[in-house]
Amino acid sequence: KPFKRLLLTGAAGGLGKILRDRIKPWADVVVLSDIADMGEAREGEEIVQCDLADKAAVMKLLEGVEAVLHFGGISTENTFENIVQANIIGTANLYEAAHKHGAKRIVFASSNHTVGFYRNTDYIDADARTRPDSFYGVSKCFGEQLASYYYDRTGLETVCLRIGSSFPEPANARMMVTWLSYDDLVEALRCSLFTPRVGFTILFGASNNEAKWWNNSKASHLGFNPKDSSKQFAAMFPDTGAYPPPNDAVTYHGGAFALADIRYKD
Ligand code: NAI
Ligand code: 15L
Repeated sequence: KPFKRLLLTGAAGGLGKILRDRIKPWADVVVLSDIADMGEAREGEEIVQCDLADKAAVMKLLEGVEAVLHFGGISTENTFENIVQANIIGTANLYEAAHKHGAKRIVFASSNHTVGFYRNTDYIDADARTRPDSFYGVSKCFGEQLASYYYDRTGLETVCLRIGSSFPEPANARMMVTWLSYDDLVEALRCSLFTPRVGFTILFGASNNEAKWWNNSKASHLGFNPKDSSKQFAAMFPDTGAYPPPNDAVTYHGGAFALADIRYKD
């Protein structure tokens, strides 16, 4: 198998549960980590329950790890304090430990909320300046900048996968544009892990949906060609038609995130 030890953080989460089985062919041992319970280790798995904000625990977690799929952290808007612990301190702990233990590559589960304040009439690529729509989005921008710093300073490579909406099916008209099927997610991870050189790359994670907001030409070296399309779900949103519909309240790439109150504290 390509890796001896491959680490998946966020293994108890929605995407982690899907990836747990799908990434098995890529490593002799898949190390699964989360702050939440992950059940029993199955064959070819090791389970390490820990808080990403716990520096010593994360340092130990990275022992012998060659590559990381970093999906752990708070995955929607929360208080600034909570976001700082899980996503900022947690991601910094992960990068420092990966560097110290000589890991070669990280795929960072970034988010469309790094650019959530672009409008639904904007079509952007990886060079567009970030326009986060939440403390959550700001924390993902931090993760991307940290990845850039560690790449330039140490050579530790990262693909920042700016995931759109990766769920079994789109939940609203916006997700007709942002939807990323689980098969296409796995393919994006495969391209990110096995392309010989990725340096620091930003890849938008959307399926081959009819309407598009994100241009992946700056990541063409990864060869990511999504196969699925949200078109198969078009009947679920009969009143909206082509996206964006006129007078839609959801004006921004980030959807409702961009319209929510600032959550400095609860
Ligand atoms: P999720 O919330 O279901 O999973 C995140 C996991 O991280 C949870 O199991 C949680 O217990 C764990 N976690 C939270 N704080 C932690 C901490 N301090 N230490 C260790 N573990 C911690 O989210 P989901 O949907 O599975 O997303 C996974 C990753 O992908 C997240 O980083 C999210 O931001 C990112 N993402 C997901 C998208 C989607 O459509 N599902 C879209 C864009 C980004
Ligand atoms: C995300 O970043 C979140 O993790 C996910 O729960 C969805 O809200 C997704 O973005 C989205 O924008 O649909």
